[in-house]
Amino acid sequence: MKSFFLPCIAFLLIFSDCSHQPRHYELGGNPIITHMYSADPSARVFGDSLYLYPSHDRDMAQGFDMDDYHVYVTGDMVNFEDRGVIFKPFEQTSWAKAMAWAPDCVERNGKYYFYFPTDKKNIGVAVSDSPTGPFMDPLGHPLLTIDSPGVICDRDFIDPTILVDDDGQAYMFVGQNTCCCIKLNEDMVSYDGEVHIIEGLVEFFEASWIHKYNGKYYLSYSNSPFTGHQPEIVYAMADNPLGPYEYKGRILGPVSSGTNHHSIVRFGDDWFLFYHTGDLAGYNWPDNPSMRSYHRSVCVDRLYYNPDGTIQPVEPTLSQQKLENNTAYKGL
Ligand code: FUB
Repeated sequence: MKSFFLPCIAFLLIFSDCSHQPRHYELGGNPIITHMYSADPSARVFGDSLYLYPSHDRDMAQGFDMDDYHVYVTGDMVNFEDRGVIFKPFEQTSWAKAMAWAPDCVERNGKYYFYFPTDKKNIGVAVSDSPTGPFMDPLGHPLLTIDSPGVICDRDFIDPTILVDDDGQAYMFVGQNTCCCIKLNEDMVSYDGEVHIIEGLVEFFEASWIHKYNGKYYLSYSNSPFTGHQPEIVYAMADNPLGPYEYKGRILGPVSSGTNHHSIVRFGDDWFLFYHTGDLAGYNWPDNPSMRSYHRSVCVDRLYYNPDGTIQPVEPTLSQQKLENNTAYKGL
């Protein structure tokens, strides 16, 4: 009996080892979205595809006056298909009025939860059966606001990022100048009532992003433009989602849009940094540098870890061909 099973088990072990086909992706050049302006990219992998949830810089933008969200889908990291508008907070909620900024989207139990900030003070959640929508507001009110008990925020209450941890507990990190965190309930549209303040984030400003790698928690964010330098993407690491976090340093230097906002995701066997720049606007309006602030474009480059788990700084890349072939708005 034993002599029959042991070789079988050995065969299965060898076979399952060999069956892992490494999946690596060639990149198609930056920016990756060139038919319109897009910023604040939250990248998520659901199944075999990567979904990109950016905010949408309007053609006629005079400020950060975004009003809808598109989703982009890719299976190859070269072609990012625009699946159109998935949510319009000012039409699809009764309470959101302005400034639909950086969102995030996660899956739980077959449903997709889209978290979005509006009005510089509200964090809403919309739900769908599909990562490409349609999404709807199940609550009729924001999930969390700048006035919720326990929230500390002396500026804009924006930029939610979600982690569903391996034990099933979900967390939402959010805020500007101070990073707040709530533990979401299993329904993903309510929380346990407590607001935790995350410590150890040097010069924390905005654009928080949480991810996990080899059992460690990485909280990356844009540091503050009010400390004498342009914003960089930096990060801190912890053994627990709520910290304490240890500051580790820079991932991405200042970019041409002024604001710096990113996400970090594994797709196939590789890790990627999504971010935005104003380089496409700089190409389209060479004589008007101010256009770069409100007409941003999403980019992606590879991200590498050191053997000790720290992250190597990313050198942004730019494709002249992508710039030349862009069909984004050039008027005004
Ligand atoms: O896009 C509007 C705001 O600019 C975002 O919420 C910030 O992170 C910054 O990118």
